[in-house]
Amino acid sequence: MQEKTHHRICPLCEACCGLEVRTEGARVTSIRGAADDVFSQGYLCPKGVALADLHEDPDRLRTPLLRRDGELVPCSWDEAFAEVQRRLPPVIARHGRDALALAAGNPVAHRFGLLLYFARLARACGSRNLFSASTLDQMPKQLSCGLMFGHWLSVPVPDIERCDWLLVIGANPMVSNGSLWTVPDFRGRARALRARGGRLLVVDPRRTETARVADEHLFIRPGTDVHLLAAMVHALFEEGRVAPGRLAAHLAGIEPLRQAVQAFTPERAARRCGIEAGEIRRLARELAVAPRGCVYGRIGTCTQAFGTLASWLVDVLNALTGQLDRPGGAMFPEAPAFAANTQGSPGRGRGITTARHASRVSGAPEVYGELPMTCLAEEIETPGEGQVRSLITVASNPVLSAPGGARLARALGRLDFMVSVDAYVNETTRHAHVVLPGLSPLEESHYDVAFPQFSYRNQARYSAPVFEPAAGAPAEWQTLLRLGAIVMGRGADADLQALDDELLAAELRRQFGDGAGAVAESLKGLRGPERLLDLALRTGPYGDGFGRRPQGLSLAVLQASPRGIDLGPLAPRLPAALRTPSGQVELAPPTLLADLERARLDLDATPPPLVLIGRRDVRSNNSWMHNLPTLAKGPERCTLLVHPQDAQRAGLADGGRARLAAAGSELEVGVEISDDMMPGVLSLPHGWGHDLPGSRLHLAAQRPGVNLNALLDERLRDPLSGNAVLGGTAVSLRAG
Ligand SMILES: Nc1nc2c(c(=O)[nH]1)N[C@H]1C(S)=C(S)[C@@H](COP(=O)(O)OP(=O)(O)OC[C@H]3O[C@@H](n4cnc5c(=O)[nH]c(N)nc54)[C@H](O)[C@@H]3O)O[C@H]1N2
Ligand SMILES: Nc1nc2c(c(=O)[nH]1)N[C@H]1C(S)=C(S)[C@@H](COP(=O)(O)OP(=O)(O)OC[C@H]3O[C@@H](n4cnc5c(=O)[nH]c(N)nc54)[C@H](O)[C@@H]3O)O[C@H]1N2
Ligand code: SF4
Ligand SMILES: [Mo]
Repeated sequence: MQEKTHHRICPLCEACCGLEVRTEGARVTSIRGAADDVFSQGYLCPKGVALADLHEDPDRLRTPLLRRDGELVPCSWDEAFAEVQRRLPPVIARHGRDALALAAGNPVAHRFGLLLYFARLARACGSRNLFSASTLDQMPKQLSCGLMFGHWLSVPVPDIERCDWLLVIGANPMVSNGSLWTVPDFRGRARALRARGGRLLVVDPRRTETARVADEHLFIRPGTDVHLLAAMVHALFEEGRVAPGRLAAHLAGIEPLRQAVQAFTPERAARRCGIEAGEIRRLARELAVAPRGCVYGRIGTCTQAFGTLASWLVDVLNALTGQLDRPGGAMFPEAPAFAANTQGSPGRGRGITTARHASRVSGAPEVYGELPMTCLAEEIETPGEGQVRSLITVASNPVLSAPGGARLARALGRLDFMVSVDAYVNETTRHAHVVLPGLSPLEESHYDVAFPQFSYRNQARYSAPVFEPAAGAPAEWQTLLRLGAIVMGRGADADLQALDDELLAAELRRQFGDGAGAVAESLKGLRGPERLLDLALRTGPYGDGFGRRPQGLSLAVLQASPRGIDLGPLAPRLPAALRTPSGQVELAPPTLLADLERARLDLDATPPPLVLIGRRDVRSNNSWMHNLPTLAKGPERCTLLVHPQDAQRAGLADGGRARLAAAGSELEVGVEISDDMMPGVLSLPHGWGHDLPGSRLHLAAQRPGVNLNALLDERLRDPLSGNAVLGGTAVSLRAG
């Protein structure tokens, strides 16, 4: 049989590597990094190779499942949608729109059709009870950037190819491959930075894989980044090093900011965060004098009680030192499609609004249209008007990925009706009444809707499916559209093409008014996500403008360039990229200054003696890749890292067992003694605990690991963003 070579973007993590997939007939013969990909130049990680395992995994669902006599059994697509039609609309009719909740998980951001059509499904549902992985992850950064720059996705990223001083706080891109920063081959780019004389510094409670390739690593006490960062800002003012340069005309709030950080002297912050005052001052000074410097913070700085404040202060530091929007500093990518900060009038906008409503039970504010994932269980449990009685999950496994999973699992068991659009029967979807699987990623086309907004270079890449899907299997965008049709009262056998045309026509009318008809005509022949992509590209900043710029981008141009199109290094975009009402970078948004008072009160708090943080592993991805043979092999990954002093105190031996307790739960786990840990800090990865009955993950169940999130208190959130607190949890430890 003839071997074929396909160029394919990996849809598994934010690095978005270009892969070369070789096939023979229906079989994958090899997966390598595509050396000629304009963006990733041959890089890949073991998960990219495991796409072949995912394609072939016998546990990956190929047909819908329907609950009959308590058990999920295979059924036809027609039967599955008929069941949804029979059971979902009555719940809404009887109890209102908010009685149907939606939960979107991490892969939604990585699947072309899912991301574009989840938005349509959510609009069709019109429920306030919208939950996603964002509130287990990056909502604090989105909120702080929204307040400062005017849009939730205007997140500056390090311009690593030109940077010569990079401070990484609470991120481990050597393992995670970058987040809110699309940077395939971080290792190679970090090595190049150092080779040209630059310095890489890491602040983390663990000496991570990234710390090991850095020039310097500083331990920080978990959850105290706000103090370090506020003290660095304090030091800049104190030493007269506030020098925003070209940006000065575009910054609002410098004076209120100076006053707000006055209490955060490096000396006070040092006692709280564990980094000496002299070091805090030195970090601030080095950032200020670096010709091309940048601070980058990620999940460690978000998933904590002061997540929004810490995320904000990272960008404040870049702005005050003139490193924001400067080559080699923190820059705004210009995405070729779907980016709000390339649409509308440049330089000014409506800004963002939060708290348009609040969660019913805890009163947590709405942020970016969502409520905190950690509120889902109580919204199902608590009777009254607006109680959640039915749920649609899309690529979401909160029973493992969110704190309070055991409680949530019990709550899911009480729902009137639950539908899961998912690839597996896992810890969450085992509770569904209907499970609707998607295609293998190799059977779907791909374009990264979100990640060009966070890319280290501007780029555009599209890949076609590698394999034809099985006959009759809908793509996930079609499944979401059909669910939308049911919720909108169009019925399970609505004409999807007509519905899709109608939704598009309404959007075109909003965008183009009288010109809508002509635009629709130009998009003829395309459908679904491809049609939306063509529209977004052609009207985007590099687009052909439907003929006005004949050299510009369109889907056809991308299809003719499978290795991608490089759109050049990041270029300064301020003030044009701003969408704040003032047209300025808001350095001192009042809500953040008010919240800083909460941090000030925490300055002299006494830290608990022993706290727990999370960890990622290259051969794992959150909760769902433990069933793939090439990733599952090798040493046990769900282990507890313990500093030698803490091990000695608790009487633990390397390779022995420990019992870890918090929040009324106790876990038994294997121990690795490691002086990579800060004393008093333990590390355990998340996404494990595959021993729950009813899941169908046969390989994962052989080495289930334990669920870190069982030890976390789901009531702990960053009050501004609603993000869960996932680190710094006080725990007790004893030999197992
Ligand atoms: N303690 C702790 N908890 C954490 C974190 C942490 O650092 N510490 N990290 C958090 C973060 S950053 C995130 S993003 C969340 C992630 O948590 P979730 O959003 O729950 O995502 P995953 O755990 O990755 O699970 C992905 C789900 O999508 C399904 N899936 C996979 N591929 C497809 C597909 O193509 N289509 C469909 N429909 N389904 C698919 C899988 O079967 C699984 O059910 O976890 C969070 N949880
Ligand atoms: N291999 C692999 N890659 C992944 C994932 C995966 O599960 N596995 N998940 C993907 C997802 S969904 C995301 S969001 C990204 C996340 O990408 P990253 O943000 O790079 O995630 P982590 O590797 O968890 O790095 C977080 C670091 O913060 C540190 N930390 C914990 N608490 C604190 C604190 O209070 N302060 C400071 N300063 N540091 C702290 C941890 O020790 C850890 O080294 O990774 C993505 N990539
Ligand atoms: S780093 Fe690995 S998982 Fe992430 S996109 Fe690249 S190959 Fe895929
Ligand atoms: Mo994430």
